[in-house]
Amino acid sequence: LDNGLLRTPPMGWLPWERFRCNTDCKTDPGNCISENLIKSMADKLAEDGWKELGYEYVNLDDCWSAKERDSQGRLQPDPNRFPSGIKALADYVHSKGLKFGIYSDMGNYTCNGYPGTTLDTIDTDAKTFAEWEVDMLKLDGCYSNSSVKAIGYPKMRIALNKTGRPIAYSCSWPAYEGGLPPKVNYTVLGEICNLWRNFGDIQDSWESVLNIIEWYGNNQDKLQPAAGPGRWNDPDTLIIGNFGLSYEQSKVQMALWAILAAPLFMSSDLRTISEDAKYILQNKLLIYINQDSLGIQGQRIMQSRHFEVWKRILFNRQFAIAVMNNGTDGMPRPFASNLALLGILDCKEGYKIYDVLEQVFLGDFALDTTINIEVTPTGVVLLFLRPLCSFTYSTKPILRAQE
Ligand code: A2G
Repeated sequence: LDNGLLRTPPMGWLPWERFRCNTDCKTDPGNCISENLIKSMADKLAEDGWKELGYEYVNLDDCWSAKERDSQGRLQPDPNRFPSGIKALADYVHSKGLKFGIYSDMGNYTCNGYPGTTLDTIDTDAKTFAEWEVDMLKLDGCYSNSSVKAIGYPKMRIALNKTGRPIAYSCSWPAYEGGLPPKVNYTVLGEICNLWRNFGDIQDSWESVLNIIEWYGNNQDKLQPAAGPGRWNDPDTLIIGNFGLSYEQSKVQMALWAILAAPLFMSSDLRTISEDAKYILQNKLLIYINQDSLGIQGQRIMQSRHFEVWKRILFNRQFAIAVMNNGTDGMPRPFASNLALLGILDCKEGYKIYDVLEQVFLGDFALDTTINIEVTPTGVVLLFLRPLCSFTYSTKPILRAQE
């Protein structure tokens, strides 16, 4: 959507995968969906170095609202869990230099049975969100059918636009239509939404992460062209720092989300997150790759029994390469290739290569010099390639000029 927002993929925090629909503030006050939870995550984003790296959105997901609309037909928060109201919460988030996102559902109910946004309430809800000074809306798609969605999602775009407030628009629409053309028209979608979920919900497991990666790889011909500045495919939240992924598997999620130009929404507990998880999530070069200004989604370029190789074209003829070993037999495996074989030939003088996750410089490589790496099982090596040619240091951004 060309509304000037999200020219690079959004980054931030979203509660759903980690905190779900926990509304029990009596027995679990620290983890229930409440203004306290959101405020403490905003504090963490501001205090622990996240904000400076670009993690700027603090979002709500399902289960924030009361079970009924107010007397004027507006959505309202649960009074016990959000006693100060949503406007005050947004103010708090803004006071930390962060942005605030909210959730609704294009249908009669949200997926967990709270009031949804129906065709009749789209304008009211857009107005309410703008009055609360919301910066992003995720619009889910439970409890409605395809034709309601086909009217409702574009209608909400117009309603948000009419409010005059810049509100980034995240649509779950394609995920409810199978995520693929011809049922999903990505050209049209890119004019309506800033980002969209294409596929099922992530769960806290390696199986789930791999399943998502495979789906994006298998359908890349249809999905890859859909992405670009202001319009992103969303493979769902980062589960790094939770319970399901090993350290190496956590690197895989982060590396692949960077290659895919994916939104980076952490769904983890930032109050207790481990240093290891933080080390992965706060990798500057990796974030630089994810946030590349061209916004070209990467693609899987090779697949063998144990390896998958993914490649993303970056600004100024730089590249990122991810080599994933998806074997579960416990064997670290050697991988050998060279730039020419990887189709990286722009600069005849060769490239500087960095191992992004190990944070080491591997050296200058000619196009035919062998690159030898070892990849751990259910692990990844993410390489960043910077051309040795003079155009690297040109102050005039070569590729951006052609945008
Ligand atoms: O509702 C759906 O399952 C959402 N999925 C999920 O992300 C979460 O918001 C959940 C809340 O009830 C999609 O948006 C595709």
